[in-house]
Amino acid sequence: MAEQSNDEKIRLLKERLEGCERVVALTGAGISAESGVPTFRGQDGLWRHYRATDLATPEAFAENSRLVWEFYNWRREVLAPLHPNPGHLALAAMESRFPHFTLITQNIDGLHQTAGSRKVIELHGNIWWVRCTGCGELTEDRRAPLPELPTCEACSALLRPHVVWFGEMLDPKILDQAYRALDTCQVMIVVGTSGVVQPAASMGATARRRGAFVAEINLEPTPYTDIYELSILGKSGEVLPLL
Ligand code: BV8
Ligand code: ZN
Repeated sequence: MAEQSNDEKIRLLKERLEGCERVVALTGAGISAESGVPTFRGQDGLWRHYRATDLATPEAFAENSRLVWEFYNWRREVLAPLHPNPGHLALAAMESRFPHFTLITQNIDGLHQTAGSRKVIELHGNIWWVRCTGCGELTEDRRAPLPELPTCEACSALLRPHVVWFGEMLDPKILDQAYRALDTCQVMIVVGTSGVVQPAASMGATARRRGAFVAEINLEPTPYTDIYELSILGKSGEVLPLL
């Protein structure tokens, strides 16, 4: 079949969403790009001469927690003045449009919540929360930056960003919530993710296998594009509001 136009694909997706009860959206760094947040694999994915993937690891933190905190404080300072974009707002509006709408995000910027999304499954944690490496105490702290090497009020051990690093397990309770939504959804929209980082990357394929209609909205094709029903190449901040 000749390649359908984006308008055609958007119309198709809208038709699929009409009367739908159970919808899942999975987002990645691409949905925050139009808010000014650097993506991982874009040009600005570099931080000084490090790659994010070299710093977002428990090994890097054990070896040089000052450098890893410098990286997260830099991201806090970049993120603090930024706002949700029309893509975040469109997903927040979709939450009240469907009886069961679940938003699963890989992002740690908290912009979905700022946009008004109430039910957000954060697979990889949230940069605005810190966790004690000693007693595990979890606190929200929105300072950008945090003071040098922050320590726990309760036990004075070193605090770490409450995010999932590469090589770390995701919270099983959070994963279970996500897979339960994938099991039963009728339509899934995968937005702004390069489909590289597991287990998030294969969630669209999981939903597809369970019978869901899966559509991708991204600037470029991804390793999973060919198995989805629809792939809309465009900016999430422009395409999502059209839905
Ligand atoms: C785990 C928090 C079990 C930290 C993040 C070898 C082979 C395969 C897998 C592995 C392997 N070795 C290790 C693994 C597992 C590893 C993994 O997948 N590695 C990858 C790199 C190969 N996964 C893990 O370690 C996970 N844990 O598996 O536990 C285990 C345990 C031990 C050993 C093995 C397994 C933990 C992964 C979580 C890592 N933490 N974030 C922080 O943020 O600082 S992941 C981080 O990177 C983000 O959260 C995000 O998830 C990911 C970046 O991906 P994207 O969101 O997709 O962003 P990206 O920039 O890549 O793409 C953006 C896309 O948007 C692009 O396609 C672009 O075209 C598009 N776009 C841009 N602008 C727009 C747009 N689209 C639309 N509109 C626009 N305007
Ligand atoms: Zn503590």
